[in-house]
Amino acid sequence: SATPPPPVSASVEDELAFLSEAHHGHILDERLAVCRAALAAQLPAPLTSAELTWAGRIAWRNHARCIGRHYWRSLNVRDHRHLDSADQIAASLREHLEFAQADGNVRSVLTVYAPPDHPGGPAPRIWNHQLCSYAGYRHHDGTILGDPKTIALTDHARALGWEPPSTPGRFDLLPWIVSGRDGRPHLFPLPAGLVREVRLRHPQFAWFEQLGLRWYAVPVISDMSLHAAGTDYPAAPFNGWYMGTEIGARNLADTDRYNLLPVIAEKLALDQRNPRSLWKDRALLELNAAVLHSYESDGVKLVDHHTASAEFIKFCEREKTAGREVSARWDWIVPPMSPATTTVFHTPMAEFPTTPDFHAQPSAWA
Ligand code: HEM
Ligand code: NRG
Repeated sequence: SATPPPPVSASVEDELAFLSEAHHGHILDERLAVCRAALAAQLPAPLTSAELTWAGRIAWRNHARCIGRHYWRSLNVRDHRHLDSADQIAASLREHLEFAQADGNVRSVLTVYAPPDHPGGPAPRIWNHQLCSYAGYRHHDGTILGDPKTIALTDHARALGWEPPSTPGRFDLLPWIVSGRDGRPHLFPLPAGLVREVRLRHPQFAWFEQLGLRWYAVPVISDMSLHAAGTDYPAAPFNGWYMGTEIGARNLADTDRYNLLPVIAEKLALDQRNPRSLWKDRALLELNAAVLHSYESDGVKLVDHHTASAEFIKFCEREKTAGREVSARWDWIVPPMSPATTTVFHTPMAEFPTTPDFHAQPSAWA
């Protein structure tokens, strides 16, 4: 991921403009007055649950890096601002994941926890980047087992008392680290069977299954903050469903992640000494075919990059009809595989600050 854009500094009126989609007439005027007064007193805007739902959906609609925004109206928003303790929040996260996984028919969900009472004050935080993730272990000889992306979090979990399986593997699910309003981190091992996973196999190559590869069903991003109505919500985990290339062209393929292209090219008997054999491209293609085939066979919702591109273009057209500009980052929207075969590649895009929106924030242990 690239460095986040600088924080948005918008006027109070810009921050509250989204309320005009939630209310009209004198009710809108009343709600604007109440929220303006709260912000003037450095208090979080006292949004109702219905207003928070609008904020969440519009934050998704606004987010420049997301190709999946066609479905922004269908986001399920859970208002859990009343929860205080890490225990309560962990129980709520389990419900989030179960509701989102929905037996494979993945539902888009956002759960919003309490903002700080005053800017910079303590508030709930989820230390994990995602609710489902695999441990990364760095050995003394410098080699890495598992997902190199989670080495720091894996170390924090161990420092808090988490014990890896007796024989550590490449796909060991990490526990959650959650802090409540008191700011202290607590460890929550995952109940067995909570996280749905997909074992990867290939529609033609029987050997593929023997590689023992898998991935989890649903990406629940849990370390970004929701910014809405002039307030930051540092714990606001959200999910949609996967686009196949996120798994097949990045997580399992990047040299600084699972780095599996040489393994697959070997099985395909491709010449890895010669870049012109296109061994990387061929291995990438078969790995991605396996991801799409396996999720589909198991009935787990996931979108291919061609369909996602077409849906994003439809989203842009609808936004234009609604009289809104679409903020978008070309380098994030364009898929990492066969990019120029998708329409988004040929579409000019521009990013500009928006609110509400989701933002990267310093890691919980920084
Ligand atoms: C980023 C697809 C739902 C917010 C992305 C990326 C993809 C994607 C492919 C780029 C990820 C990367 O390159 O690492 C989808 C699909 C969805 C979906 C297929 C299916 C419904 C959602 C929802 C939200 C959301 C429900 C929030 C409510 C974001 C944000 C990012 C993002 C904030 C940037 C993440 C980052 O900076 O690491 N999405 N998305 N997306 N999406 Fe979506
Ligand atoms: N690339 C990351 C996930 C980033 C967000 N992608 C989504 N979001 N599909 C990965 O785990 O591969 N979403 O909310 O659905």
